Amino acid sequence: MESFEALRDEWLKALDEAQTESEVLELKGRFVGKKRGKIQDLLMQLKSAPPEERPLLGQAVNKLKGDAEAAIEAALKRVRAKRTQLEPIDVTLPGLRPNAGHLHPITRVRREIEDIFVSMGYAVAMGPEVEDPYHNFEALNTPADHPSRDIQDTFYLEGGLLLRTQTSPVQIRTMESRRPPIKIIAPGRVFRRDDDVSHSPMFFQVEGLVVDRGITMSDLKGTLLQFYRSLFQRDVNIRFRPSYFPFTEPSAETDLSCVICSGAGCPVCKRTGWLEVGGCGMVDPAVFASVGYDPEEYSGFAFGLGIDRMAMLKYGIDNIKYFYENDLAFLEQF
Ligand code: 2U9
Repeated sequence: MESFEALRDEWLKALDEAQTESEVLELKGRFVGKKRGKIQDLLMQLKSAPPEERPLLGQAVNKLKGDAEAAIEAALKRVRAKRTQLEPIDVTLPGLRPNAGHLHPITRVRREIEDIFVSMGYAVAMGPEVEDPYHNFEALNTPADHPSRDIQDTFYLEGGLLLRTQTSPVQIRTMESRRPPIKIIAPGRVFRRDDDVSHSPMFFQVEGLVVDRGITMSDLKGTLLQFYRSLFQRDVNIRFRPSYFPFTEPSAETDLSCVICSGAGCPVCKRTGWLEVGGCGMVDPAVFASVGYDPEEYSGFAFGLGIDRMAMLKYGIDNIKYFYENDLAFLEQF
């Protein structure tokens, strides 16, 4: 016990005399270091002490350790305070560059798409991501037995609501509250039970809707051609392939001349020279009936495209998941 007292005095004195942080840290290693510190030594020696003395000795070693740690902390505080007093600040040193953030690539492409359509006279419309089956399906001429309404394809919530599978309910809501002419795009998140390199259960879409007297399919084709040329800043072409959607008639798939190989054929366009980039068509009269528009008086076109898909093509990304992993090594490239 006496030698513990002597050791304590010796340590406190040494710490008192230390002038720099490295001196204190050196002493810390010697006293309480895990590898070759004196406290560690004492704890090892404890094993060879007579069993009846061990508890008392153990307590004494622990007290010594506590005292030493407190004195080390105090000494560190003292030398650090002294250092900031002594060392002048060099105001000519370069500063630390703040880690500024930037827009997510999907947000950038969404805004570019919005800007293009706004410049063509469209308004940007938005609506709820949680929808009712009427606005997501029925009003869009998609009856209850349609495969897209299957539990396999759609996320249903308790109480009969669902996560919208497309932004089309926004156009339904717009038509319910306004009369033609209508010229809107509806960008936003949509949700489908899909998951692979080109499908994410949540992704971003833009849909467009134009309704007025005398709207034709050539208006649709000219609009989309102008749009894709603006988006990719190149002399791209589009072609329509016949297709089917419940809410448009006639319906078409929109193909874009490959933006990677300009139509020569490459792995991205699977050597066809064409990329499938969306769907479109003339609004089905049944949809006009849902919102009380007279299909004899009005006609309209509609189209849909995936923002993620556009961003993948623009930036040459081969897996949609990169957009949603929030890996800075990926995001900082944009
Ligand atoms: C109303 C009437 C018609 C919107 C349309 C498509 C065709 C289409 C897909 C493109 C890729 C969805 O993101 S995607 O998977 N969309 O193919 N969308 S016509 O038609 C409408 C919308 C609203 C009232």
